[in-house]
Amino acid sequence: MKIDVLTLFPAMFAGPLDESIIKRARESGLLDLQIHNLRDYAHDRHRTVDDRPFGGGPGMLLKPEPIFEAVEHLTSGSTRIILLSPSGRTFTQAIAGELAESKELLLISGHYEGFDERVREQLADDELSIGDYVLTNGALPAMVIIDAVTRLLPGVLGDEESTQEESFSHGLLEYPQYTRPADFRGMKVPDVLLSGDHAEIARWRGEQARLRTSERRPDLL
Ligand code: JCQ
Repeated sequence: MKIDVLTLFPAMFAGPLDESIIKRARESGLLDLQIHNLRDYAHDRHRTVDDRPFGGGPGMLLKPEPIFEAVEHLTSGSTRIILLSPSGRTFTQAIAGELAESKELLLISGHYEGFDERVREQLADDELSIGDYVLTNGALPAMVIIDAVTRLLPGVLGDEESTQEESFSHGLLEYPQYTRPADFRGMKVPDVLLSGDHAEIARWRGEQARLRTSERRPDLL
């Protein structure tokens, strides 16, 4: 899969996507990720990317021209173009699954200022939020989406990781888990997990997952 990112803060992307599973996916060619500086598509003396809103009001907006030019330069007919902002529909695991089936994504990172509406109307296929809070820009949301999508690409997770993915995709929160020692500073692992009774362990885990979900995330039930 090819993912291009358009951002005013390309340096934010160095680090998080150069580690662990995403690093491996990039090195093996399963993910071709390219970060592009929006400012490189502004051609005036000051490489201006923003301007004041018509009608007045606070803040600045991202100008349409650099974004349109970047999109024309970076996309083919099959690229899915996605804006990142708090006004988008909320990103979910189901959306990650859909995006993972795309050939090519272009993620356009918004700024606290906002997009000129013509970018939404004419360029974007979708607008996504990663949750109901406000960040300074869309770089972290872009990285969150890249991470969630990349791990779903065929071949990215190892066998062990894929098996775990399946066992936790039952729509409930995880049950409590423990490893050695069985007694850590007087805090004991539940007896049932040491019992060797696998049917009883499965029953306990299911019950704990349902209890924890109803306590913390009743919306999932
Ligand atoms: C994304 N949840 C929060 C902030 C405006 C118009 O674009 C904007 C983009 C941002 C950065 O993204 C977020 C965000 N999901 O704050 C304001």
